[in-house]
Amino acid sequence: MLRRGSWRPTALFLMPAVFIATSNAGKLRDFTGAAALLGVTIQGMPKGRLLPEVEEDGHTFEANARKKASEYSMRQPGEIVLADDSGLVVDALNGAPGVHSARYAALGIPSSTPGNSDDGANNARLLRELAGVAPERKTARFVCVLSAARDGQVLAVFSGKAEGMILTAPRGTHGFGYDPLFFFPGLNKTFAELSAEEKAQVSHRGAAFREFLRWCPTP
Ligand code: ITT
Repeated sequence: MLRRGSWRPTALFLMPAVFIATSNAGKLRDFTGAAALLGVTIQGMPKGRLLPEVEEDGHTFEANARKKASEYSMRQPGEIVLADDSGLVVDALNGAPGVHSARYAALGIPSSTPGNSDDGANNARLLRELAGVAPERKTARFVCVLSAARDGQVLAVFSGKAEGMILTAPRGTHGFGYDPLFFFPGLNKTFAELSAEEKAQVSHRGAAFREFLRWCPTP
């Protein structure tokens, strides 16, 4: 059974201002939910979704998370800025979509427009790629690598993951991205069927954020 606050850090502390740099509204909601669950406050970057794009050309989640945190922290001098690079890793697809999760639908299509693909198109491609794969082979995990930076310097990197299975049809209306296809056996629900509090407790992003809080320096 899930208990409210069961991951609360043992030493509850005064936290410095922490800014979340993402243009993904779903991620920001997840971080806000995780922070609320733990009784701390975070804020989005002042320009929010208008953040300039950072080219995510790293081959790993960590490389991209470091790059985003470092570059975005230059826009908020003296403050701790967090950025995550995250995605879905599917075993039967040799780890795809992985670092390409945000634009999976366009991957390998030369005429595609730059930028992230629509969630529906990404999910449709995932279902196509997995057509014919036996249900028990559709194991997958969400991975989140979270980087903290200040004034262009990466201070620390944290990570979290959540293990599940990919379904053959979407279920649930909450969340974003691949949540409706990601079945989490621990709660017998897809991530799109979880409340914000449940997702904060069991998700890759919630886990990485708790790691950050354990590390976070006092002001
Ligand atoms: P920022 O770089 O601005 O933070 P982004 O959406 O481009 O936003 P990523 O490059 O890290 O971020 O891509 C992450 C993608 O992985 C995201 O667009 C979803 O498709 C998927 N994803 C990550 N976490 C997820 C979650 O909790 N639920 C569903 N899908 C998720």
